[in-house]
Amino acid sequence: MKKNESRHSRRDFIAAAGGAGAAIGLSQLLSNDFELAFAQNVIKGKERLIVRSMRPEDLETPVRLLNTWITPNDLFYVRHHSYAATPDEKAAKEWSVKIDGEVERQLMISLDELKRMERATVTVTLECAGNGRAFYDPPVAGIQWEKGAVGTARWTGARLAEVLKKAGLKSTGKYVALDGADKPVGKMPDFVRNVPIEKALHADTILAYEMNGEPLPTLHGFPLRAIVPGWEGAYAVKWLNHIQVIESEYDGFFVKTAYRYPNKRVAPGAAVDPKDMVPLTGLIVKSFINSPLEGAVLKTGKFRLAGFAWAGEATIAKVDVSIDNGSTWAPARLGKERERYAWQSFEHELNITAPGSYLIMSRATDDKGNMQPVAPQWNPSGYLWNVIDKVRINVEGA
Ligand SMILES: Nc1nc2c(c(=O)[nH]1)N[C@H]1C(S)=C(S)[C@@H](COP(=O)(O)O)O[C@H]1N2
Ligand SMILES: [Mo]
Repeated sequence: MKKNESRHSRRDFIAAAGGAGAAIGLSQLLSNDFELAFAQNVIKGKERLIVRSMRPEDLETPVRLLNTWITPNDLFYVRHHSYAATPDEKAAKEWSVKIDGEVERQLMISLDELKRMERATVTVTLECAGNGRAFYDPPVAGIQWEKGAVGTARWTGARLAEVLKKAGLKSTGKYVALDGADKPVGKMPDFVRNVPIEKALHADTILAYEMNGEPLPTLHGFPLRAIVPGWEGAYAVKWLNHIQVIESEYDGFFVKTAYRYPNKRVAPGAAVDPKDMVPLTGLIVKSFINSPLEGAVLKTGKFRLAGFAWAGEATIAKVDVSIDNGSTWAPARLGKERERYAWQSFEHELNITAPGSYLIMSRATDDKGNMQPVAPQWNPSGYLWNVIDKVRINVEGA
């Protein structure tokens, strides 16, 4: 948030609170301003993001800033469960990744060695599985992400398959467990994720040391992280320093309990038997509108509706938009920038002639025929929110 915006909202709030409520309102605002100042001091370079948690750092990108095909590093959302590792340049020079388990040779590969291997760049939309959790009803515990725990970057690194080849993958290796140098909070288990061997060996799965042409920023996993294109964000393990090839699914909280989803529809709020929960993998079809913004006041006439749509490993086939509560839909034009795992921009020229309040919607469909649903599929951890996006605007007479 910019300074003047915070002052603005404070003034508005005091005006709105008025009378007896003002004292309480003011003290709440002072504490917000304090938090804002704190955030601006501590989370360097990320001042424009919404702080969902200060420590660990969980930062969301406001939708109004998600308006470029490539998300700049300082606007990219941040999510981790643990205390970020903060290796300096010297530590990065000495950084190495241990590769063990179901391999012929246990290896320590240095960052320099990884950089000497063939460079691979993939443009990938990374999205936290919990993006949109705030919209589930009944509410679900966890970080209350709204729309902005998502972003797109060009990631450059070495192919995981090539690294595994150096170590000599055994036929018994079925999963690749990824662990980073971050430290668990209190009694929380270590953050370890595992990638099934087929995906691990895919030429687009990389160990990235660059993000948008720069060394990975600290909060994004400096000096090394995994990128597992098209899969939910938790596979992209940051501060990576240990790769273990294993015979069966990793036995740890972040594989066996977290990041699981019911394999059938469940009633909102219902408990789900753990045996009916399966690991999340690919992201599912989704879109959001970044222009106009929620609450915008516009004049009758023509204006541009725009946004982004993505579908994990699948491709966006079309995006439709509606201004009449979904009664009729018009196809939006898809942008020219297309990369297999990256979101796709869309735009449409609207012409609203009658003043009033409008709910404008976007609905993406992927190349497998999956379409964003009208109603959410509630699940116990609030993952994979992908309901048709809606933005309320007011159109005034010219
Ligand atoms: N080491 C480590 N890597 C991690 C996490 C973590 O807690 N520890 N969080 C994951 C989750 S849940 C997400 S959504 C992505 C977020 O990546 P970003 O912070 O670069 O946006 O990182 C993943 N990598
Ligand atoms: Mo995540």
